[in-house]
Parts: sequence; C-alpha cells; structure tokens
Amino acid sequence: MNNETSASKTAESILDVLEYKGLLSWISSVDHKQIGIMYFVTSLLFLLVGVSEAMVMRTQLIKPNNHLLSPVTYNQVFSMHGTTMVFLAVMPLLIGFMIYFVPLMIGARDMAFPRMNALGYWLYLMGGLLLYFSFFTGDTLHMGWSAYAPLTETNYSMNKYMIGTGVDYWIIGILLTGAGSIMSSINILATVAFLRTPDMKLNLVPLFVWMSAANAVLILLAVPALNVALVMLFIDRHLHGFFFNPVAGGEPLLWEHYFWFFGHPEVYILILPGFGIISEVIPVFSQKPIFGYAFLAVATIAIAFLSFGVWAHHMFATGMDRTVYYVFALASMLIAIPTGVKIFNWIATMWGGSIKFETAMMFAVAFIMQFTIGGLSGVAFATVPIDWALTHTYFVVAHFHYTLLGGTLFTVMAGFYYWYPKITGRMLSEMLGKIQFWLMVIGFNGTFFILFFAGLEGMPRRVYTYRNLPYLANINLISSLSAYVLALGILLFFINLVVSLKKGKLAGDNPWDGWTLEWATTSPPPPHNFDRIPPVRSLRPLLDLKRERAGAGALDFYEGENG
Ligand code: HEM
Ligand SMILES: [Cu+2]
Repeated sequence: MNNETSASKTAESILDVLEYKGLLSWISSVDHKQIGIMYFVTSLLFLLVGVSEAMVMRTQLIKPNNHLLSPVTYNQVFSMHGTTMVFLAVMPLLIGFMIYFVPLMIGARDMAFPRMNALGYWLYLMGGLLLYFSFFTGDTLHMGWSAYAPLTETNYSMNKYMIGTGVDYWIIGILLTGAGSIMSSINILATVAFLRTPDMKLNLVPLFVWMSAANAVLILLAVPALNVALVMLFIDRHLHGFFFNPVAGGEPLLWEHYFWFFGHPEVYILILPGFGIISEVIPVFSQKPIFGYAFLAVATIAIAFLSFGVWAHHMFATGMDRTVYYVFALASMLIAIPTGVKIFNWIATMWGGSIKFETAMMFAVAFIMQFTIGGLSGVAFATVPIDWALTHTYFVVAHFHYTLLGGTLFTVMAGFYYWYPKITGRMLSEMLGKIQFWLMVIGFNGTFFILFFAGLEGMPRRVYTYRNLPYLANINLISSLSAYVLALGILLFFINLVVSLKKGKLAGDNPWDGWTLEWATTSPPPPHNFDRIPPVRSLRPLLDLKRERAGAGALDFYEGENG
C-alpha cells in the first residue's frame, strides 16, 4: 500500500495529510482510516439530508389542516426520511466508527481485507445515490421505509403514482448498501478474530470491539433476509411473480415476516456500536474502569441472540395465532433484562468516579436517560393489547426516535467528541459542543416527548395532516418549534466539525488520558498505524504504561478490571 514512510509523523492535523495525498489517493484508497473518513463524510451528508426532510415534515405538521405539502409528497418525504436515516446516515456512521477504530483498538495495521473494505464503501455510496436518483424520475418510494408489499407491487396498484419506478430504485439501492454492509461485517469479524496484537486475549478486547463484532454477526444474519425479500419483490414487479400478491395466491404477510426478521435485528444493529462507544467514553471520563466488563460482553451476546426471536412483535395487529402472540411478547420482554444489565453497569461505572463533564460525557449521560425512556416505551408495546391500541400512532414515532435519535445519534455525537482529535489531530470546540448539547437535549425532548401524548390522543402516523382536535394543535406546534431547536443544535455540530479542522486546539496523542491502544499512536495516526504497540496485560494498557514509567509497576489483571 502507499507510502510506508509516514508523512503524517510530522503532521499536526488531518489537513496536512489531505494536502499530501490528493483526490486520487482517496478514490483509490484501501486504508481503513481513509475509508472510515469517507464513511463519515458521506453519512454525515446523508444525515443532513434526512434532517432537512424531517424539518419539512415538522413544518407541514406545525398547524392542523396545513397544505404546504400534498399528501403524496408528504408520503415520499417520510419514506425517504426513514430510509435515509436508517440505511444511509446512522448505520454507515456506525460502520465508519467500526472501520476506523477497530483496527486501531486491537493494534492492527489495517482491516483483514482492505480491498473489500473499499468495495463496501463504494457499494454504499452507489446505493445511496441510486436511491436519490429516483427523485429525478418524478417517482419515489412513498409507502414508508418498511415498503410493505403488496402496496409496493405495480400490478396491484390503482394509483398512478405506484406504477412508476421509485420502488425499483429503492430495491436496487438498498440491495447495494446491504451488500456493502455484509462485506464490512465479514471484514470486521476476520479482523477481530485474526489481527489482534498477539497478547490481546479475548478477555482483554475493548468493549467497543466486542460490540462491533456482535454487530457484524447481526448484520450477517439479518441483512440477507432483507436482500432475499427485495429480490422477490423485484421478481413480483417485473417477472410476473406472485410471492406477496394475494390476487394470485401470494402471501402479503410473507413480506412482513422477511422484513421484520431483518428489521428488528436492524434496530439493534443501529444501537450496538453505540453501546460500544458509550462503554469506552463513560469509564475514561469517570476515571474508573468499566464496571462488570464480562457482564457487558455477555449481555451484548444475549441481546444479539434474542433479537432474532422477536420480529413478530411488529405484526401484533395482523391477526396471528394467540400462541404466536404469547411467544413473541414474552421474548420481547426478555430483552429488557440484558439491556437493563448494561444500563446498570454504565451507571455503576460512573458511581463514585471523579466525572469530567466534557461534551462527550454529557452526550453519554443524556443517552442513558433517553435510551431508557425509549426502551421502556418499547416494553409497553410488547404488551399485545397496548400495541393494538397504540400501533400506527405517534406513540410509535416517539418511541423509536427515543432509541434511534435520543439513543444512537447521541452516542454518535459522544463518539465524535471523543475520537475527532484522534482522527484529525485537533480538538472539537468544547464551547460549541456544550451549546450544541443543550440545544439538542432541549430540542429533542421537546420534539418527541410530547409526541407520546399525540399518540395517546390517537394521532395516526404517516398521515400528512390532522384535524383541529383538542390538544393536537398545541402538541404539534410545540413539537415543531422544538424540532427547529434540535436542527439548530445539529447544524452547530456541522459547523464545529468544519471550523475545528483548521482552528481546533492541537490534540496530541492522548488528550483525554484514554487507556486503549488507539491513543498510543499519533493523531492522526500514520499510514501504518503504530510504530510500536504497547504490551496488553489488562483492559487499560496505556494506564499500565503510564504507571510503569512512573515506577509504580503494572496493575495485575484483577486490578486492571476492577479497581
Ligand atoms: C432530526 C430530527 C428528526 C425529526 C424532527 C424527525 C421527525 C420525524 C417525524 C415527524 C416522523 C413521522 C412522520 C409520519 O409518520 O408522518 C419521522 C419518521 C421516521 N423517522 Fe425521524 N426525525 C428525526 C430524526 C431521525 C433519525 C436520526 C432517525 C433514525 C436513525 C429517524 C428515523 C425515522 C424513521 C425510521 C421514521 C419512519 C418513517 C416511516 O414511517 O416510514 N428520524 N421522523
Ligand atoms: Cu422490533
């Protein structure tokens, strides 16, 4: 691979590296750090698109009987918002963190298959672009991000908008990104299995790496189910197939089974690496080792395993057999146990620590609270009659934004404030960060907490407007105004990212006094990652090194873990 003579040794920031390398080296790159940065840039741009779509929706909903958008346009906007956020923004953001940091955290030179790594990225980019090309055809997916068949089948449609090619762009776009994420997962698993620095035993692997590996397994088992369903849908649409079309003996529920067999694990795919980020950030900023490392690792495996046995809780309103309800309701509630274990462990880690409230830590703490609300409202849905009452209302919208936005997106923010110095060589502005944090916390909870009540009032989701019923106008006005505050916070984040690239404080190798291997090399790391890899004898190799240098001797493993 290109130049082993590390030009970045003298680099003060990523900008020197960019100047040194030029555009072509990015396009042809197979370096995991460069590819990671390409994931970050692309997915952040898609995040901006998704947020803009959200603002359009909240503006349409700001008052009852509003006609800013036509019903069909509104449908397209929420369908593209959901698809974009899930497949093009949040999932690749997390994959970006995995690809950039897993090799660094295990002391590897690169990923196991660098070329496949690049291919995964390009498939993702092409898939995302293809999806948005559908806008130019005048027809775009408008049946929601779950694209329920047979609504998505041309031959079943009575609406001229359904006959176009929007769904085809969606099918092929999602197939490409799916293929890309499968490649990344194979790569992550091979990297963690075979490229760890020799003395990093399995019980010394950082939690972010553990959770990335679990995530890769989930992607490998879940995404193919979606891909199969997409191919079947394509066959139905173009090759006279009838998999999902009841008119010719097809089975519409089959789509829902395939989709949610992918879709439920997918929501864990969208959170596990976030759990991993939090499990790195909280101990460092509490200045205490993680509490219950083994419990966290085992709880991750338990969540990953259970997540494949609960998909039909998305189908409680379809009239399945009673026994099916019992099984899926019970399995869904079981997931609360390992999730609770994690929340307990993070809080226990903070307990009695001397906490440094830097921006990264603030996002981590807000994450714990918001994700708990998201999780508890999810348990409510596992109770079948509650699901019957609230499904397809704004209660659902509030619930999953508490897990995906108040949960995952907050962990992504924590991740950027924590690791941006390593990636770029410069710190993000803490002052902007704290303003951004408060705008996002206030804006987010203002937008979505009140939507639980819109749901309880019976306001249906996926409908372009609502009648002027008591409370609904007020609830929606508050929600929309808060959404603008939230968007302002997110905008500030982008400003911070760009401004700090040039103006940020120089980071040095280890600005947070971190303990894991990525902090042992320069910021940004040289192309070959490490000149020397420190020995790994505990979960906190850099702390051992520091103590050794101070003449205090290394911690033994037990102390390394607990105290
Ligand atoms: C930036 C702030 C955001 C706002 C204000 C927002 C707002 C909304 C609203 C109002 C809807 C419901 C539309 C309807 O049912 O009529 C919606 C749907 C949705 N949002 Fe968001 N959202 C935001 C961010 C996110 C993020 C970060 C994610 C995911 C990681 C996300 C994922 C989804 C999904 C999957 C849907 C469902 C789309 C569908 O029904 O097919 N949103 N959002
Ligand atoms: Cu689910």
